[in-house]
Amino acid sequence: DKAILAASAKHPIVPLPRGQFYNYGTAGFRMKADLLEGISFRVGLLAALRSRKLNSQAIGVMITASHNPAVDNGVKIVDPLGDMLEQDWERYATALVNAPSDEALVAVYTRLATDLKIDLRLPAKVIYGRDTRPSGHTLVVALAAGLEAANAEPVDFKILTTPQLHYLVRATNSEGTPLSYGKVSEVGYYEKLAEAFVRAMRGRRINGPLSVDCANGVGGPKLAEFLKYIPKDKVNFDVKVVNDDVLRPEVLNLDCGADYVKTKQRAPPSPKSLPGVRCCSLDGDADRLIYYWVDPESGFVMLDGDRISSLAASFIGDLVDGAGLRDELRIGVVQTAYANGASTTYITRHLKLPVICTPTGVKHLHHVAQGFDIGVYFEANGHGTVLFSPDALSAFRKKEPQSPAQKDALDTLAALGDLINQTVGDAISDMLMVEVILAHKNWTLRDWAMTYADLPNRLVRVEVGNKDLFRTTDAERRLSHPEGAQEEIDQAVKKYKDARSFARASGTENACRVYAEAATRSEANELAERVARIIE
Ligand code: NG1
Ligand code: ZN
Repeated sequence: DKAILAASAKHPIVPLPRGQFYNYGTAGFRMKADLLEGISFRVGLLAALRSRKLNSQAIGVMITASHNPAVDNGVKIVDPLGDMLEQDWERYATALVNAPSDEALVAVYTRLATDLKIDLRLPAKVIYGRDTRPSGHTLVVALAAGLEAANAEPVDFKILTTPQLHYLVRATNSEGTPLSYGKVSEVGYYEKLAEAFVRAMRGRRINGPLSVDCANGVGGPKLAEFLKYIPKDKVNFDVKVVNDDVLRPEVLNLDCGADYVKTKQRAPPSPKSLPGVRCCSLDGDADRLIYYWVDPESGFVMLDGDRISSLAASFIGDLVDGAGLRDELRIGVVQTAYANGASTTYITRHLKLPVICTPTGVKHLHHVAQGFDIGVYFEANGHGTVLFSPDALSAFRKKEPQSPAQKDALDTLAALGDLINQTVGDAISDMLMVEVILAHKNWTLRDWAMTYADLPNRLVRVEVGNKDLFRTTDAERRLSHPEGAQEEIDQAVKKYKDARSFARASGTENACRVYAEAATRSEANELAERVARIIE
């Protein structure tokens, strides 16, 4: 195809050293931005194929590198309902992107169309957005060139948070149907969230101001915009937006943001967190959320994804009981091996809810959460959401309340169904959910932190010769290869009380990660170091 051949020549792929390939990983293609132009062009071709394969439904493409440094960027495909690209198609993405020449690219493209029985005459529609990284502009131009070469309709939503793009994909494909997800615009997103927030609050009061660190990313301007939609006379939401400088690209994710807070286990140095003030941090594309405060006595206290998950599961579980729906709706929690063991114990023993462990990466958690009527899933790093099945959503609306308390529970559940982003983890939506729950319970962050005590834990990154030698089973909790390594880890774990440890190859970095938890901080550290020595 001549159009593709000519356009591809203008957006070439950067050849990698022999034997190395670009890979569509957990977060799509993510690397130094200057390697991504050709990749973005080719992702345009793939998104057009995917749209045609799915009866011309809109496909999304998001350009972001989330919590990674400003010089990085990434390209990621979103499926019609706003969830991640179907796993089978990751291979096709990888095949297109690694085609060694323009001619080879056309050959792979044509072969994919034939093999997948795609009618190239059908219309195709692709909607896209990007975060605030300056490199995003070039990548959008390349993406648009790919769409033009593939004769697909492009819809450019300009600068967005990742969850906003997911929202827009689902809204586009459900427009005018009974399952309409909301208006197809950024304003539609704000209106939907603000309306549901006010409805979920219904006069309850928020316990003091909230300082929101936006990682100097796209979340800053978008949160500020959203706040304009909250009627001041209905909800007293006193938000101070900090680290919202998007004009100096180099400060993006620098010493701030959800990833900094979670991995460093401390508050961003700037602006200084005032003792006792409620704080939270978003990441660079506003899909992760971590809460914390600096206690005048005990210092920094963090409430991470596991805490948000157990808070949501506990509150929603109580509402479902209150609404008289416990026998009808199955509630479950989905975690990864990185979830703190204390959270798992709290959810299973205290909340009496089932917990399923999946491999790392939200696509796995999302998929398993869909198996429940109410599926709560969060990674420890603060990325997650709560999914409601169509049965659950209709039960909230249709069940006849037998008492005012039951009506109240049903109304709150229905409001949460609209407030919580159903497509993907969304820091702004999750933050509103947390505020609703704390307001309903009349809890401070300290009350929330008191529900259980985290086990001390340590996460270390270990450089290894070849990370591909490390293969796992049992949702990444055990190593099957290299042979013998797991036995050694088991021996090390046995030496400590309440201990757990595992090692796995990172899906996003060229390294292995070792996680360890134990009864005391020093034991957790010691165990992590022992296991690190086993695998390096
Ligand atoms: P890897 O690099 O595979 O450990 C990291 C995070 C995941 C997930 C992905 C995608 C940890 C331990 N791992 O994966 O939770 O968020 O990045 O962003 O935090
Ligand atoms: Zn992110």
